[in-house]
Amino acid sequence: MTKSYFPEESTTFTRNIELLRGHRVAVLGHRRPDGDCIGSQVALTRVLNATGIESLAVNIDPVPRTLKAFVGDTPFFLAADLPAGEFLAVSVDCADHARVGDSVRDRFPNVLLNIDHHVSNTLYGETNLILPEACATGEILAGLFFDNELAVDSVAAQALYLGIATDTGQFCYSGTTASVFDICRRLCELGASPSQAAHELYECEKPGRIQLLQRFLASFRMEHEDRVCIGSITDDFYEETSTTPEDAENFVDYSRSLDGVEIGSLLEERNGQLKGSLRAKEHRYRVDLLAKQFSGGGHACAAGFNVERKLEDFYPEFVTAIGEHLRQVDAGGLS
Ligand SMILES: [Mn+2]
Repeated sequence: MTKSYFPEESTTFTRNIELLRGHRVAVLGHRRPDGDCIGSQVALTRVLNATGIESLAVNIDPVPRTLKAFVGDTPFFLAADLPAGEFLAVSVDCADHARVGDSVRDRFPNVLLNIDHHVSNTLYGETNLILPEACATGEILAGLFFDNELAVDSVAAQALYLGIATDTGQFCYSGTTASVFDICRRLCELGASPSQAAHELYECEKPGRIQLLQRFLASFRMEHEDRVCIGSITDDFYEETSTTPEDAENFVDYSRSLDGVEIGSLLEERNGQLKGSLRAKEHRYRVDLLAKQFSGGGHACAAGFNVERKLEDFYPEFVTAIGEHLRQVDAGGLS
């Protein structure tokens, strides 16, 4: 007998596939889609089509440039271009219904099946397959497909691999278990190519993004005996490098990556607004509480906030707040 990944959920999944039969299906993803979202949409849409259920993927935002290669000939539609008529809706990687975007939610007020790995999922589907222990929605789908012996073609295999590789930070985060590698091994046997995925994701940068990164790295200021690193980006950086704020995605991770740095931060000045991102190496730092001081929030190790301030005017106050936070943590004052 072959291994079963998600026995209980796989039964629920099969039952739902039968409910979809005879209908057209829209596979919904979230706003500003990432690798796991696009990968999950590609895979589910293809697997459903292969079983004779006419399906297409729907997003409110376009597929990002670096992810286009993973879509292949999968039918993808922007919400505005969606053909008329009835569809049953299935969502993937969307923690709440609003995440699909307002116009998509209005078009699909009922979600038949909600498949996701976010612990915060609001269970808005008629059926909810939520597995917070899964590292990616791609891992859930791969397990469900394997358990049900559904045909996964090479494009779907690569798409599922994409979701797992990106949501685990290239197999670095704590959700990266033996089972994740087992699923990826099977995806490789079905045609997934880790080197091709890495090429598309990390070796097709546009020059402007590297120039933007160069400027961001040059902006680093070390504070509090080098325990804190703060980088900044201002509007003119984007203009000079022909980039947009989306190109600075994940830049904050560089500020945390330095040896000895415990809290990294990115301050982004856009249109007179300041967007702050905070990252800590350890949970005891609670950057969510720091962000809260500026009306933001998030998780212990990753948080953000927005303030209507100028960068240089805000900076000293920000550094002082982080210093006070470090003193509290050092004194054992936070749990
Ligand atoms: Mn995900």
